[in-house]
Amino acid sequence: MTEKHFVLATAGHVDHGKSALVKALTGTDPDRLPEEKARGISIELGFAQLILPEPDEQRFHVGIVDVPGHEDFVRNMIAGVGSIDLALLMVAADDGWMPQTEEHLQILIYLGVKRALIALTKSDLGEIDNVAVQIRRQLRDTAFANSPIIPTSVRTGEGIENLKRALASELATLPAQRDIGKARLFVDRAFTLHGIGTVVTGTLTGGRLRRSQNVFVQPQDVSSRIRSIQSHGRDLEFAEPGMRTALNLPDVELGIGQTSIKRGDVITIANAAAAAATVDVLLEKSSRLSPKHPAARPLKNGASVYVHHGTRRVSANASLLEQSALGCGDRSIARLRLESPIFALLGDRFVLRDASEQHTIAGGIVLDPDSDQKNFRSSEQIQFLKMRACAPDDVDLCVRSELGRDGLGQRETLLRKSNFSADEIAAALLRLESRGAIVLRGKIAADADYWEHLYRRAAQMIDNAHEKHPEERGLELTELRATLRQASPDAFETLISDLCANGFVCTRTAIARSSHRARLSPEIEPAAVKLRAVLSAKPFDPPARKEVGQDRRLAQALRFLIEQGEIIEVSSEVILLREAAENMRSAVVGFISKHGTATASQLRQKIGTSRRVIVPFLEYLDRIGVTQRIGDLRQLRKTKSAALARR
Ligand SMILES: Nc1nc2c(ncn2[C@@H]2O[C@H](COP(=O)(O)OP(=O)(O)O)[C@@H](O)[C@H]2O)c(=O)[nH]1
Ligand SMILES: [Mg+2]
Repeated sequence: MTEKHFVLATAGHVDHGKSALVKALTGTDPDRLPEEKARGISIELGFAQLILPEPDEQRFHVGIVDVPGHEDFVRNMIAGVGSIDLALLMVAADDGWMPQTEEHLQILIYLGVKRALIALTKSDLGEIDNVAVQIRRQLRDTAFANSPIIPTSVRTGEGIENLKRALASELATLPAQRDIGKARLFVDRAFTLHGIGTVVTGTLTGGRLRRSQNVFVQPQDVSSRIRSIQSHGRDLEFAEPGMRTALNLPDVELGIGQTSIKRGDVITIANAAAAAATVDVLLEKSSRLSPKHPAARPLKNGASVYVHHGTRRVSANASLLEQSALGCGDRSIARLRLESPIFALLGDRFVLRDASEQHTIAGGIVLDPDSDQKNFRSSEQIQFLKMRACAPDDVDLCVRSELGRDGLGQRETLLRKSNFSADEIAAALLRLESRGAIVLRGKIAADADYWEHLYRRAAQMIDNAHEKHPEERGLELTELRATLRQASPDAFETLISDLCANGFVCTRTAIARSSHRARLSPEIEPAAVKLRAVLSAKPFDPPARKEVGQDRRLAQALRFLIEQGEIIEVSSEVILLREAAENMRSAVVGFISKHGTATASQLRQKIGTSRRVIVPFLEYLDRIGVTQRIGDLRQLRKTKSAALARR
């Protein structure tokens, strides 16, 4: 027996028999509050469970969220339908299509609910056929155009079994909720139980939660740990997407403080990134609104609105990108500046209501869940948003738009705040790479054009350096890094290794074309000639380094000749031509081989140099492992390898 979990929510005008039908289906009265009992209407969300056995070894666990129909409580209704699989829209036979039937339908459409059943309730009271025709007409051109309409009556019992069968066959064709490894529980109730502590409930979407798992309460970013999980009173080890879920979070307090929890918060898994107070979106205003309806008034650029996302309601300011107002049937890219942050993902749906909370005025989809730092009207952001607005559920397009805007990004975290799984994103990256649209190197993913541009720029800089300073080994890496500031350290390293795989070589601190051979430029050549002449006049006793001259060209020439090995830097004071140094070394080795040891003074006389030169020269030989000092004497270093070491 396989078990599948789905969540269904009711929808429809007040008094159309929603709560009564939920009770008839499940035996549970969803109206719990004394005030609900007294007034005879639903105010809060109600919950019940329906288990539907199917002949072919399947069992459906259906969590039912019963929503209030009254216009004063639409905000509670929206909190109930955020993550559902299926809607049960009810229209009473004696009343027909009413204002909240329409408003609820629009909310379901804005939130992207794709499947619904229609219960034509109170069938004992009215003209079923006429109302059915009216319902069909209203649903024309919606996703629910062909949804079954089932007459029901809780008085006569008509249609209740029919409805269960219709539900089961609808659910049998419904895919299980997606597990994208990004579990979110939008909290619709938070309360304390004596001896147990804080409990929150909601409809789980996007992934599983496990007992003992560490989670975060967003947007506060408070960490907590799940002590226990229940679904409809049953203790569970795991909760699956599509389950009504209760979590015991004993270490979080109930309330509205900075570190406490309430309806509207979201429970996320660790590492799920942070909430944001600015999101860029695609807004849409329903073409269903009749022109005379107050909700049909165009949404003006800069308007104050309420954003309903998940179970949260937050006031916000809506800036439209290119329009002064959004009329019925219009769409526009917009930026929502929220009074407090929300934890939204790319592709999330939401609803807008007016500032006085009387009308549902628009809906939308999140295109950029983290817009805080980005300039809404920059050409990069506009292009990015326009690209995404075409198909926000196309993972390839979402990757391309991101890399198109940012140039490059970390493969690991790319589109982390999206409704795509890590596998879907990884597959998109490979697809785009095989098409040549992007390049993947190690941890980096980059837009192909951008990478090419970066590469060319680096190569150009290196070539310029060779041209300007042919005497140098190459371009200092620090200089290259400073110019390519926009590249992250990872990206910079990747770029260097790309260069080195394509005809460049890298030393510890510099990079050059492999074909580059350092040579003196014509301006510096005369300084080198002078240096050679000065040093070779008295090769074993040349003038001190500072007496050779101090100008910039001499210094450049000297550095070049030292790098090339033509001049030996014996000490900061003494420089010798290589040939002179080699001759002196042979003389020292020869003399000591013959006598066993030698003093500096003996060697000075033997070579015909000065004390100023011989002392640092012997220290130099000690340093490179030719000789070894014992008191005032020098002897040859014993180890063969060291003695043989050149320089
Ligand atoms: N005759 C008749 N009355 C019904 C039926 N279903 C509900 N009612 C009545 O309609 C009223 C509103 O029902 P309720 O379930 O609270 O409506 P809700 O506001 O949509 O949840 C109550 O007085 C119910 O007894 C039905 O099938 N037939
Ligand atoms: Mg009700």
